[in-house]
Amino acid sequence: MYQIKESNRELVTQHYLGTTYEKWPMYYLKISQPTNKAKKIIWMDCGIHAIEWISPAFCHWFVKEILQNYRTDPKISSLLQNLDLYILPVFNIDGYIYSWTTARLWRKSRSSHMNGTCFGTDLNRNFNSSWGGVGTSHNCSSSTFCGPEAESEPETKAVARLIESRKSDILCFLTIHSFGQLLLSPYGYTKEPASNHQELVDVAQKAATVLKGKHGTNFTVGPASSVLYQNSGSSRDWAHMIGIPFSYTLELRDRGAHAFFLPADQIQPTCEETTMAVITIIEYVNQKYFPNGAKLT
Ligand code: 0X9
Ligand code: ZN
Repeated sequence: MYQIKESNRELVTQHYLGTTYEKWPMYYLKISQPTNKAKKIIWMDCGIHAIEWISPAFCHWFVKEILQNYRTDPKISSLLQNLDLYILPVFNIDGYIYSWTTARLWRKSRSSHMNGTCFGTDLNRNFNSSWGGVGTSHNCSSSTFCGPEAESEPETKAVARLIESRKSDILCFLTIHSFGQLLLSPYGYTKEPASNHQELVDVAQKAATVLKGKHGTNFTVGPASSVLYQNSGSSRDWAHMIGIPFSYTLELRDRGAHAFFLPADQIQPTCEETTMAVITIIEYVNQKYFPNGAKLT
């Protein structure tokens, strides 16, 4: 992240979010074209689940794509007229390191519970969206342990405070997972439709169609609770509940043949197709809030 911002000083800044349980500093990258006009924000995080290695790789790829192409690609440059991109490449740093060094299949954070008898909270069960309800476990040895209370984990708190402090400017919240090839809208904790359900699904369907055009990959679109399973405490649900209109979970390749062990020769195509889906969503948001390319004053 340091190298990226050092070699792109005109566009990229690095911002401190907080520290993890194991005291690693959390930073996000802000991609922002300097202007005096007020802009809106697109949030994207990767790596909330340690085991899903394609996810941090995608955030990295996406940043590189934007930085390589914004000068020459009119699509990207017009997005950056109105929107700042906030990108957190690794949400769950402690768990990610642990999955590289110690246990490849680790999913959760690394916080200690029950006097050090079990470890880790599922950070995507730890948000304050019907926390502790359906699809979560209160047993700290479970892989979906929701933590002792909502936002008990420093990583969750760090992200939630930043999102809350900027929520009136954030138009879109994207969180990148694997696997399953799904584009999921709110809600997961209930089968009640989101207020803007139809628009959310229509935009996701558009993104899935563009994605498929790249390498032929099929994505399934719909509310998380009906497409996947019900679960409470997710970041996507929380972001929508506090008023962020466009909130999605992307589950990248594949559909289970290799699961979390996505072969190396699929990394780049996965990143390429996902970039197209993400840009399609952001473009829709841009056109909706900035019709005719108009800037907010
Ligand atoms: O269970 C999760 O947190 C996500 N799936 S994963 O395999 N990447 O762990 C699903 C999040 C989708 N949201 C809901 N079903 N609410
Ligand atoms: Zn996940």
